Amino acid sequence: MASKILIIGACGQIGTELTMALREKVGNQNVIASDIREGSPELMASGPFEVADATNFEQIQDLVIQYEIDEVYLMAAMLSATAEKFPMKGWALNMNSLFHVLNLAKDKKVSKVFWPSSIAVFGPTTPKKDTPQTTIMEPSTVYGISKQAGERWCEYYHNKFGVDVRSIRYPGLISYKTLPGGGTTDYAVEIYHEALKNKKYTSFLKEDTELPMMFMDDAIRATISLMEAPAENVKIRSSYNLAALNFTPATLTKAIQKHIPEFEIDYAPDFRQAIADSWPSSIDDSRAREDWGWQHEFDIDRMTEEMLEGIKEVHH
Ligand code: AKB
Repeated sequence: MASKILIIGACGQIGTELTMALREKVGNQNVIASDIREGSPELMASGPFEVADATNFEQIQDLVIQYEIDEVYLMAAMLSATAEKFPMKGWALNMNSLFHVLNLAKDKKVSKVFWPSSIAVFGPTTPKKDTPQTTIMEPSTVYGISKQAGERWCEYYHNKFGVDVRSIRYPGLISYKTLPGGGTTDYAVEIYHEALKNKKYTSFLKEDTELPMMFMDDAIRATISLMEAPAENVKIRSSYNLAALNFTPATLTKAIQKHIPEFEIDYAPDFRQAIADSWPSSIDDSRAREDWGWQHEFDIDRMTEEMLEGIKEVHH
């Protein structure tokens, strides 16, 4: 019998594409999507959907029991920029939802958990270039603190209770199907929409702010392949560094101008600049490559083609 999967936060930027990819792989009825609100028509129509609040233990447990869930992907989170505005709400959502899922796994109600971490676990004292897997981590944002604490708890639940929890430190993720919400790397998605719509974009990060980024297809492939890896290959139970591209707003602008020569950018950095400045500019992901064979496929030009075509198809 196929594993039954529950995705919490299925209507978000990653959740939407992850749900569709897993439904394609293991069958629509085996992937239960849940979120606090309804999602895209495609997601809603393609398989089971349940409204549930990730911070409500009873609701999550009821879904796990009702659908006899084996694996949980916890994708609900408050991202970096929003969590700076609502620190206590961000902390509560990011931590409580994780404890609920880890405790269900500890009590053997589910057998495997995926939980996303982020490059936000690093901070201003971390080496910025080729940031190693194991290094100084003094995050300076609420979101980063919650992700770093979450990583410690994942490793703790694995060591202490044998919980099979797996995690990736995602870089900024770029996709056209569902918009990101409340992140610092969101400029790299907005820029494509504005390039097509208005041929103009005002970036909230400076032109030379280099950040690690990845096209969503690569991120989904990485996630599924980490979850499919034999348990003994998953040697890191806090969270894996994962990398594909690093670019600045200026470099991304040049890539877009190859397709839309009249596209113009200007810069009005806001509070998100300080967040970006505290994060790495590139990541050493050799452990993911060694342990479970990670390889990225999309470079900046291929991603740009896909983004421009995809946005035209889906949104115009
Ligand atoms: C954010 O910008 O907050 C997220 C992330 C890098 O985790 N996209």
